[in-house]
Amino acid sequence: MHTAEKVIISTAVTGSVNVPSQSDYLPLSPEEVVRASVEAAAAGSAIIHLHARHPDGRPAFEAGMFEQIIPPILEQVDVVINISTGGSSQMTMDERLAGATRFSPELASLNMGSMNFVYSGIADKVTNWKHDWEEPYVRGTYSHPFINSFDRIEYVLRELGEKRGTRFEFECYDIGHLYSLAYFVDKGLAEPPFMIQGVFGILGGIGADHANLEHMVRIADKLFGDDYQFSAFAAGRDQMQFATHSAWLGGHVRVGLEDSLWIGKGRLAESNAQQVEKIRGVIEDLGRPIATPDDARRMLGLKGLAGVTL
Ligand code: KMH
Ligand code: ZN
Repeated sequence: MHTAEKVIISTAVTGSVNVPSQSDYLPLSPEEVVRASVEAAAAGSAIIHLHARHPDGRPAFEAGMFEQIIPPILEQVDVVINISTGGSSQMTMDERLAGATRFSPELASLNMGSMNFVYSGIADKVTNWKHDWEEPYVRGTYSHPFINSFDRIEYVLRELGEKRGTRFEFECYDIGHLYSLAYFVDKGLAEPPFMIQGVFGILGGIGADHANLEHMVRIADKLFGDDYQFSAFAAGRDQMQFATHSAWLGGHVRVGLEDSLWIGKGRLAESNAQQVEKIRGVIEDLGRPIATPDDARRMLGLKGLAGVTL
């Protein structure tokens, strides 16, 4: 892997995995997601990976929800908006694409394989549920796989990539997902530079062992040569170590409360910006510069804000 000229910090501010009962600091309403995103950008995050939620924290997909989030963020800060097409594993594909088809963002996530994606273990740790929807929601992941079949991946590449000029955060939860990406590259459906986001530590995907990260980079080198930009994160307590490992290897990083609610052992993060500040300090200590949104646009070949439908 070549060393990227600057380190792109992505922040996944809320996601759809963690639930309100786990932390009072998880942003939920559109206003809270906007504030969290603006603060993360001000702290040095070039990319905001976005999901939407209803005010009680239920994952939301409606374009109208993203309309309450994206324009207010961009009125306050310059940042690359990356809309999730993973949504939640309980949404239909049309629901998962509603926000991205409405906005034609610069970036969208694209999950590179069907898999078990289990976080029912959250239920064993929560004693006081804030809302009735939460417990069945997390327990349901023990029996509902996360479907990202090849026809769905191709559909997203055509609908968002070919038709709207959106580029992708290719979320790879296993080494096999790199080969799936290589298949779509061979088909001419994905153009370099590819942003490969290695995801570690999801139950059902590759584990948070550092040897797995090194191996993922080795195989990405073999398949894509210099045509990719690597980023990585681990879910939960290994978040900062994996971000640090990626930056140390020359790659980019992702943090945020979507992936980890923590800032240290037994200490809840009080904001997304707190995690951005922490990893920013690590990256600067490693002697690597932080990418601005325009740096990220250049390194990832993005179309720019003018191409987003606001
Ligand atoms: N929460 C991550 C482990 C997506 O939004 O497309 C998965 C994710 C999927 O970010
Ligand atoms: Zn996500």
